[in-house]
Amino acid sequence: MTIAFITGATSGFGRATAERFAEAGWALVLTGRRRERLDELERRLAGKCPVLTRVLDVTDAQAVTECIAHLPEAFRAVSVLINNAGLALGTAPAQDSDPEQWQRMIDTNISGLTRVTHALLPTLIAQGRGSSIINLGSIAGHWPYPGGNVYCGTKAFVEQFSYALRCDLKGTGVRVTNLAPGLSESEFTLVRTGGDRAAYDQLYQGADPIQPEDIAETIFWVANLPAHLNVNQMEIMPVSQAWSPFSVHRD
Ligand code: NDP
Ligand code: 8X3
Repeated sequence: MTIAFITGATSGFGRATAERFAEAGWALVLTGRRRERLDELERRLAGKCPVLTRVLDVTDAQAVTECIAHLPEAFRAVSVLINNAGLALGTAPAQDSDPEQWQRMIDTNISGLTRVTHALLPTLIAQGRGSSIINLGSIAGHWPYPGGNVYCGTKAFVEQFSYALRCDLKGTGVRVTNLAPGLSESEFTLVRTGGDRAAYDQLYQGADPIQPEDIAETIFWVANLPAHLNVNQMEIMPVSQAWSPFSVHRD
């Protein structure tokens, strides 16, 4: 039985990915901080595949270790890790930003992701050929933008960590992918703006953004490629999104 472990399964990409893998009958370990959402997901997916839900805050190092160490036998042989839990907080210039928000992004997007990875590496290596780590990077890790500061930095970390992991895992059969989506409609923007619905509407209106199901389909494709193939990096934007010219400040 193939088992996938998804962080941040309670919303957006993570939830859609759980649904996509459930359609194909994979066994799923679904994690996130919101118990009620996990319960709802479990109720919906339980008829399609084996599901285990665990409340897990990836910033809690001890909880990560214990969750993975105490997976029940039927869910222990994880062969796909989807490191999806993450967030952006704030859009202010660095000089006006809240350092507590910076720390939360670093704790979640970097420390959380690396801890979950470290805890599951022995399992993934034991599964060997065909197993995968799929990390949610972002276009923000490739292209800077005003107000992106630490969020951009965390996603650049995810990309380079993914590549360096590949070097270390060469010969184990474990694959690593940095998946870097662009403008995508999810609760991400509500989290980033502290629940500003007008900002959410303005960002996505008329842009035909990426939907969580699009990313779920991509993740499913990456995880199911023949075992001799590794997608190192994949950047996806909606057709409506492209680059801007460099900006120049003039006195
Ligand atoms: P959502 O806000 O919809 O989902 C984020 C998920 O992360 C939620 O399930 C949330 O669950 C979980 N999460 C946040 N903090 C923690 C934590 N400390 N511990 C465990 N889980 C946590 O956003 P998206 O689905 O859009 O984002 C998913 C990933 O994709 C993120 O890494 C994001 O940076 C990245 N991304 C998003 C893009 C976008 O435009 N939307 C584009 C490119 C990348 P809970 O609150 O229940 O813990
Ligand atoms: C999310 C995409 O451009 O809002 O990672 O930073 S962006």
